[in-house]
Amino acid sequence: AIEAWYMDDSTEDQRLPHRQEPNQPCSLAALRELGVLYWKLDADRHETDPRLAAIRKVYNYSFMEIVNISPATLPGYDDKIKMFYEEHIHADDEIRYVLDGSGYFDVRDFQDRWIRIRCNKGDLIVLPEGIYHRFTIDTNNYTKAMRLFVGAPVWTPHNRPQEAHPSRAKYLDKFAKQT
Ligand code: KMT
Ligand code: NI
Repeated sequence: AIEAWYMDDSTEDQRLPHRQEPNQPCSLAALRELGVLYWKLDADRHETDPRLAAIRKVYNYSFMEIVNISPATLPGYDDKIKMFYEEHIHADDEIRYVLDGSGYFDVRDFQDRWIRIRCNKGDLIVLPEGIYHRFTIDTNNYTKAMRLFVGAPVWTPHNRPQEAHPSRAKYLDKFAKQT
């Protein structure tokens, strides 16, 4: 399973774990209530994996591309790392499958706390449309990920605040009203 925890408030290097003292874990059930989906797959078999194919079929993830995030392989690395870490939403789900390396997806809960989700090789994660989130590499400086999308991809981030954005309203309507 993936590991997640509530973050500390330190402004130190974004690539550090930023755990509280003592660690405050966040359960998979709590992530589920925020609308975050998760699967563990065999990344070495991603080209032929029937489980990945089934997920792509059920959720209509027709588009896929592979990104190599490291200082040597990603053009404009420093700017992109900063951009990924700006708190934002999208008008679509964000679907990422870590094929190699690792990284952190941070999501906001309904008390506006940051939850840090560690994604390792084999973790496929779906962040729902309208959730405030961000991404960072960790101190290994390497994430190879498959980016999936329903139809023609739109990666546009809408930086916070986006309280009037239809996708934000849709998200709150769908997930914030649970008990
Ligand atoms: C994003 O939207 O933040 C990215 O695609 C970069 C990270 S993919 C592991
Ligand atoms: Ni995003």
